[in-house]
Amino acid sequence: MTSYGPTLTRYLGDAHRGTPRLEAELAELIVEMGTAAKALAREIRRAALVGRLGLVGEKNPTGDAQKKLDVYSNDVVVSAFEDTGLVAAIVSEELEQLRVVSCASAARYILCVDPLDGSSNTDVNGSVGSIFSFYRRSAEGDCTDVETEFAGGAELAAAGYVMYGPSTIMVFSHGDGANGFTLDHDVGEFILSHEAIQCPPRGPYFSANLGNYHAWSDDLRGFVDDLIAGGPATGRPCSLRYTGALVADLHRNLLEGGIYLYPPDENHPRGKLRLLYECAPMAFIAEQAGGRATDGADRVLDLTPASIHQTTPLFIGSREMLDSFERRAARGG
Ligand code: AHM
Ligand code: MG
Repeated sequence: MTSYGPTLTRYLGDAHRGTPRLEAELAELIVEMGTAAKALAREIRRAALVGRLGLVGEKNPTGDAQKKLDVYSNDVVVSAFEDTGLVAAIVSEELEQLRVVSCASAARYILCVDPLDGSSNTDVNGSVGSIFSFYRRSAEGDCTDVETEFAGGAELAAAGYVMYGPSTIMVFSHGDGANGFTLDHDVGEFILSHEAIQCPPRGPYFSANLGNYHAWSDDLRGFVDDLIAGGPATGRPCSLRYTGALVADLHRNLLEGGIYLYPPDENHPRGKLRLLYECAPMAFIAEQAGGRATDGADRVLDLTPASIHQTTPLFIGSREMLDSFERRAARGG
């Protein structure tokens, strides 16, 4: 008998009844992200036909050239959550400041989101994604002061990503493992397709922009040389898979084993990726799937952002491959 289901909505309903951590309001927000993802999947598929390719001519808060789909994706996500009454504030890659939505007591979550990850792929039909996370407001936190809110220990309640590729898949976790749901475009529902994702401890892939190889530390260059030659980290030569979209590269590494690296380079002395809405959510998912995520030294989820667009180096994926890099760095190469 072919199995079908459960839908994202039913899965969350069942989980809410079984897991106190998953409040009904948080389940509702994850379903809302699914709705926004359906709208984005549709627009991304037809962007070339409706004039949504190309640049808008502005730069985003961290200086990236903004694509039309970046702006559209941000508008869709912000409008999806603004009137839920459950979100106190929104931090987005595309918004200069934290956007206060509501400081009512029912608005207990802060959304940190990269509405469209992998923007360099939009005009070449490459995979792109959305990265999202919901922080539970800290008791003493004031949602208009992000430093207090996050320094006060706002807890990461749920995080995930949506990959808009040959299929549209949402992978998320509320702290109870990582599960993937594939969008059935004909039915209009996300259906459980990848239950309890387990990241292999090592794998045949590594994802990095080798155009920056010259700017990396000797330890890192030596580590990558070993990956290519089949050294101790994997015992066999690794293949480079780097798509320009963190979501797509990490999805591969979570399912089949591998490591994604975005180290510091001369253009990005503290790394390129943003801690709050790219690295922390992806680190949460990686750890829930049995993987690891560091900044090259410290656990990403132990880092506290001093500002909403703060960047960090990112090393994420199979735990034994990260262990091997750390052992090499500790030995000094
Ligand atoms: P973006 O969110 O503006 O697209 O930037 C993040 C992206 C990652 O998804 C991807 O892995 C990386 O930037 C690619 O950067 P580069 O082109 O420097 O290799
Ligand atoms: Mg991004």
